[in-house]
Amino acid sequence: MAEEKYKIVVFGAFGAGKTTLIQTLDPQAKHIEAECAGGTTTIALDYGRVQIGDKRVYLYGTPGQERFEFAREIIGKGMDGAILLVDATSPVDEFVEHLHTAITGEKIPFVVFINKCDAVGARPGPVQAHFTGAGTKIVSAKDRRRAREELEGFIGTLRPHQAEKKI
Ligand SMILES: Nc1nc2c(ncn2[C@@H]2O[C@H](COP(=O)(O)OP(=O)(O)O)[C@@H](O)[C@H]2O)c(=O)[nH]1
Ligand SMILES: [Mg+2]
Repeated sequence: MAEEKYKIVVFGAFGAGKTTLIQTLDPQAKHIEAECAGGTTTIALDYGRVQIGDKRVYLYGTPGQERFEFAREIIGKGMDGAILLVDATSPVDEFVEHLHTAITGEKIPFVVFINKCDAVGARPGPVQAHFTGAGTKIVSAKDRRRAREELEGFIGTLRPHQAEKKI
């Protein structure tokens, strides 16, 4: 049987735990950073791969800052599913709401991972209540077993990647 491929993009605010999550799921994940605007700001990309049976999952983490809308659009192209990673130690803010609206507009399957649930002061309840209607999963990006379990669950709901036309 041919191997199925999945492109999954992890969205989330700066500090939500995107790099940690992808690194936990794939210890060989790549983290790329580039300085922009004369070193005043940094743009970052995470890339990892996870094998689930005969399913190959490609994980991309996008820059969290508002000003990198274009980067999110490019990285998000052709994704088969999205993970919205939300920090349970701080209230859902306008930026996370903006990401949620943008993902919903793409009409692709997505799941909300409520992160940092291991941390003192984590309050997953209000985040869960905020995202009623979407699937929410309680995770810790530092807990490999839980993170992988939830990723597997999400992948199981998706259709594999369809080859796109070449330019
Ligand atoms: N306690 C706890 N800390 C976390 C978790 N995930 C990320 N962090 C911490 O949160 C900070 C930001 O994480 P990072 O992965 O760099 O966030 P990013 O900006 O979304 O890539 C780091 O200090 C991480 O160690 C988690 O699940 N639990
Ligand atoms: Mg990061």
